[in-house]
Amino acid sequence: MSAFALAQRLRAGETVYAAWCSLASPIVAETIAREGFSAVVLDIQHGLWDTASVIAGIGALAHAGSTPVVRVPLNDFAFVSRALDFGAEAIIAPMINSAADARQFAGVAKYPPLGERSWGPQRAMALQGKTAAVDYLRGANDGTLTLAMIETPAALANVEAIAATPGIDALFIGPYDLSTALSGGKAQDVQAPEVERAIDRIGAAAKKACKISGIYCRDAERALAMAKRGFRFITVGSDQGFLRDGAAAQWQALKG
Ligand code: 3PY
Ligand code: MG
Repeated sequence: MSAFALAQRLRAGETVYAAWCSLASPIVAETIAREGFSAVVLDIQHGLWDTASVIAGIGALAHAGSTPVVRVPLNDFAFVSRALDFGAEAIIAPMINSAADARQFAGVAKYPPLGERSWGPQRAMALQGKTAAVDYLRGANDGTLTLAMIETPAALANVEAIAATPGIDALFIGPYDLSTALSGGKAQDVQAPEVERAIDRIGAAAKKACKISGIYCRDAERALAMAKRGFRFITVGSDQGFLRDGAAAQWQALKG
């Protein structure tokens, strides 16, 4: 993995499929990355990662040549810059519901003049083989990515303002929260017509603001369909799902 490769590829308009890991196991994340995923999300919001395991997970992904991405816990803006300092090169922040949320997110993720990220990326620099601070500093604002999650009706209402916020690089759709909210808590149908309309609206807002669009997908079939609809950062499945599917297939084969 070259330094800041994920941002370079996405800013150039490429489509990137990323894996999603919740199990707090650096070796599981590395094993999945080595199958070909050039980026892997370590999910601290709902996953089991703690600070020590996420530091080890980022190192394991860097070792595998895959870009580490971290989803931070809800409203944990302090962890945004910590995760970047640990070597994450993209941050997904859940439930960014307003332009004020977006400004707060960008503020902790970007160095001046875009934001107020505080200096201290020693581990990130080591992972990139950099020793001169200015080399990391000059590349960081463009080389790291802020992905604002759009997954509530409030976020949907404010999506254009969130997309237009300086320092927000991408909109990332959480279809499960979105479908839960849009159905009034009755369903989790990520292909319900109102969810599909919301997905298109979010994609259009990203395009209008010249930002990257991304979405969480349960499997490769849905991911490929989303790529055709113009989404560029697409996460596929989860470590737990891969493990369960593999175990279930073996168990079914044994039962005959
Ligand atoms: C959602 O679908 O709500 C997500 O946050 C994806 O993990
Ligand atoms: Mg969500």
